[in-house]
Order: sequence, then structure tokens, then C-alpha cells
Amino acid sequence: PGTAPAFDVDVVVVGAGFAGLAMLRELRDERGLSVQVLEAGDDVGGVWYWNRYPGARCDVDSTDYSYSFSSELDEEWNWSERYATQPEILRYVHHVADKFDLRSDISLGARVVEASWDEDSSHWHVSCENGLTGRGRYLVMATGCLSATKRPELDGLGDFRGQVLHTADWPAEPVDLTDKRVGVIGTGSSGIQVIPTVAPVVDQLFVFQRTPTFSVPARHQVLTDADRAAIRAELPQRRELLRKSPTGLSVPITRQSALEVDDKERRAHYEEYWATAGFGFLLSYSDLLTNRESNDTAADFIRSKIAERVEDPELREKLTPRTYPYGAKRPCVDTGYYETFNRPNVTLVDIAESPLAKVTETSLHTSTAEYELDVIVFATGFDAMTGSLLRPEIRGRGGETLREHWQGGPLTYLGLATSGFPNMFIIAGPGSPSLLGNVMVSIEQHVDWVSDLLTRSLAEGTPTIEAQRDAEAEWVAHVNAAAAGTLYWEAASYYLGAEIPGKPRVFMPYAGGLRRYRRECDQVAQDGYAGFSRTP
Ligand code: NA7
Repeated sequence: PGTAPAFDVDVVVVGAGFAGLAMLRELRDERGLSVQVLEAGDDVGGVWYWNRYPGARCDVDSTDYSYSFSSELDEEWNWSERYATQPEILRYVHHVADKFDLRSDISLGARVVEASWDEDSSHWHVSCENGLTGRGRYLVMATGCLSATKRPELDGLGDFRGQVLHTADWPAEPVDLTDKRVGVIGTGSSGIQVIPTVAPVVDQLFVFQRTPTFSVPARHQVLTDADRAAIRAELPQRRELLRKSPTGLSVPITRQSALEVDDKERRAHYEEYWATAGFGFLLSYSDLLTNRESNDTAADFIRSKIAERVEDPELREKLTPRTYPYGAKRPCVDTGYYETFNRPNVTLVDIAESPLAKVTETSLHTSTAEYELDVIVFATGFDAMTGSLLRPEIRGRGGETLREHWQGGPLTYLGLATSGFPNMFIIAGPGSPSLLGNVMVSIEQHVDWVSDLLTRSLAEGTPTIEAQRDAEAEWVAHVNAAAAGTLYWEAASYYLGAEIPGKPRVFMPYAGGLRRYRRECDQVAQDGYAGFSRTP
């Protein structure tokens, strides 16, 4: 109270991850708008700043998981590996921030706790936990779809005398796990990366698994100069392909159903994808996510591979997913994950059978046993898609909070805006395809599209932009329809809000594909931004 606002800008961008940085550069350098970025972390990078756990890597090829806006940037940056590690991605982010002088418009350590739409001035008033306040005509939430961390409530956790860590909130200073007794809770993408990485270092590793995971070998490789030269030579075509693809991934797409071929041909086809595709294994046939019978063929193939990778039959059975279709939860890619359980110092604890019960000074207890530990690692993921948008208090027209507006599940128009919250835009939010493919391609589409909308509205003297309620309802229906015929409903996944007790069960990402999504957004723009009210 009493402090003068620290900023008064055209656009307040919340978050300095890949999305926030792209938004800042585009709006400031290409569109001439003033921008203030507010970032909770003490440095830029978003998810790649926080997820510093051992073994953290991107599941998408580094070439495809990079910005496409600057050929100079492409020329000077050399990715060293097919899948970049977290430190290398962070170096890339720093390089971008420095090269395009982005830091001058970013406040670090500024976690937004409140944003309110002021009807009289048609501005957003924004406050941060550290006392920083200011206003902007527009508010862009670039807070990430997997960034609000989630940790199960465990009785007695505060009494534990060892170290408690979360993969997505890993300390900046190195954590020495050498010869420690470590427990990892969670076997999603993060668990699957941290487990094989720390197993050779620690004394004992206990893996607390609730649901076994489908994972396909990542096929990680170090890139040679020749690889990089080949990638560069094809980069423009590759980028074009990504932009036109339904997933933003550079994996060949098959239009064939898994049921159109006989067993022998199918197995050969799966072997081919298994050998190279990584995450793209999911695209090996066109109907793996829409036809259970087709899905079963892929799931059986992966299960047969797990059987080859795990020696002990009982352990193998516990590690084999059987209760949900492959891909209905976000599929994982790994390097030596299943094989890690063949090590004598690694123990799998089935917490579906014996749930976690409590923590004491020395141990993590399940309902049937006690595990003495020095370190507990939560690899339990995030409050996906909506968590980072609902943690701050966002108040729109008439003081309605976003939490109130979304109490039955997120409502968006094109995944980019929500009615009653004028001049607020979301990057990679619910209702966008961002979580079902390469998020970088979604981010760049959102950034360009929203930037066009802002500059055009400002030029036309209609700076106040609001998604119409009926357009929002139609988009939500369209998002539901796109997911209707899929197998996504058959797993308790974060796509559906199943990761948080009490969260509304609605399918949040747009399953119609990035290509179709882009077409729909382009059509809306062509129709004079149909579905948005734009007023002086
Ligand atoms: P995920 O994929 O959401 O995985 C979280 C894991 O933690 C998963 O195995 C969960 O089991 C488990 N979990 C979550 N809550 C609990 C509780 N309360 N008790 C026991 N186990 C629990 O998060 P990640 O960080 O691995 O990956 C996130 C994204 O990063 C990933 O999708 C990629 O996009 C990169 P469950 O399956 O729910 O039974």
C-alpha cells in the first residue's frame, strides 16, 4: 500500500519460460508495444529453470523444441544431443534472453498473486508477492501447462529428518545422492528419467509406483557435426512440416489403421518405430488413440518388450501396464528405465497394492511396510493446465474470479481467451492442443495469433477484446467433440483433471490436432475475429 506502481505498460506477460519470452520479443520488437514480464523464478526458463533433477531432458528432438523466429539464432546455436538435457535447454534460453536483450523487460522473483480487471480504465492491475505492482492494458498468462507442482498430502512429512525434494522444484545447488537411501514417488515422465540416472549412484533406491507406465526407448544420441549439418540443410522444410503437422513432431505419420495389416507386417512396423521414433511410437498407426483393438496391438507389443527388459517375472508383471490404453495417459520415453529394476539396489514398491500411509522421522511407511530413507523425491507431477492459472487470484468483469468462472472446468475460446476476462490471453492453456504434441509449435502459433489480434485491434481503435460467451460455449463443445471418439477417457490422466482430487473431470486439451486448430484460428482471424467483441 502506498507504493507507486512500478510499471504501466501495454502488455503484462506472466511467466518467462519459452512462451513468455517469445511473447515479449514478438510484442516489443516486432509490434512496438511496451511489455513487462513478471517471473516467479529467480531466472528465466520456466519449466526448464525449475526441473533441475538428475536426468531431466526434453522428450522432443532438440531441433524441433527450439524457436523458429530467427534464422540467425538457428545458425549460431548448436544442439549437442538429439534430446537436449535441462542444463543445455537452460543455456539456450539464456542465450536467447541475452541475444534479444529480453532481460531488461523482465522482473525476476516476481510471483503474481493477483490480477484484476479495472472497468473504468480498461486496464489490468497486477500485484506480485514481493510487493511489485503495476498495470497493463493486456494481460498474457504464459504460466505453463505443467508448472504448478503437486505433492500428495502425507501424514508426518514435516517430521522427516532427511531431505524432501520435488523433481519440478529441485534445488539450484547440487544435491549429492551418493550412497544415500532414496525413495522416488511417481513413475511418470520425470520419475522415469530420474530413476535410471540416480540408481547407479545411490545406496538403495525404492520406487513407489501407483500405476505402471508405458514407455518406449527414447533412442537418445549425441549429434555429430555431420548430423547438425544435415539438420541445418533441411531445417526450413522440417519447420514447415512441423507447422503443418497435427502434433508438431517430425515423425512420419501413417494413415493406416493397425488393423489393416496382418500380425507379421504389424510387428515389423512396430519394430521399425521402436528402433527410432521415441515419443512418435504413438503415431505408428493412425488409430491407436481411437480404436481399442488397434491400441491393444501396440500395447501388447510394448508389454512384450517390457517382458524382455525385466528379468524377474513378478517384478515384470508389476511394471507392466494393463488397465488403460497406451497413450491415454501421457506416454513416456526412457533410457534404460525398465532395466534399472534388474539392479540389486533397486526395489519396486507397489503402492496401488499397499498405499502410502505416513512419514516418520526416518521412514516412509506404506500400509504394510516401513522404508528407512535419507531422501524422499516427489516425482508426482503437476496440477496440469489450470493449476498455474488458478493459483493467483484473477478477477475479471464484475469481480468474478477465474476460479468461479471455471468451477465446472476450464472454459475458453480457442484455448486463448475466456469470457468475462477482457484483454486477458492464455498461452498453451486448456482448450489448446499444446499438451498433445510439441508445445513449442503451439506456443509460436499462439504468440503470433494473439499478437496479430492485439496489433489489429489497436490499429482499428477497438483495444478492448473479449471472448463472447456463446463462442466460448461453442469452442468448449468443439473441444469435447474432438475428444469424444478417443480412448483418452479410459485412463485417470492429467488431461482429464484426474490428477487432483476434486478437480472437475473434463478433457482439457484440444484433441483435434494442431493443424486443424491452426486452420480454425486462421478462419476466425479472417472473419474479423468472429467470436470476440472488440470495442473502443
Ligand atoms: P506425471 O506424468 O503426472 O506423473 C506423476 C507420477 O506421480 C505418476 O506416476 C503418478 O501416478 C504419480 N503420483 C501422482 N500423485 C500421486 C500420489 N498422490 N501418490 C502416489 N503417486 C502419485 O508427472 P511428471 O512430472 O512425471 O511428468 C509431467 C510431464 O513432464 C510429462 O507429461 C511430460 O510432458 C514432461 P498415477 O499415474 O497418477 O497413478
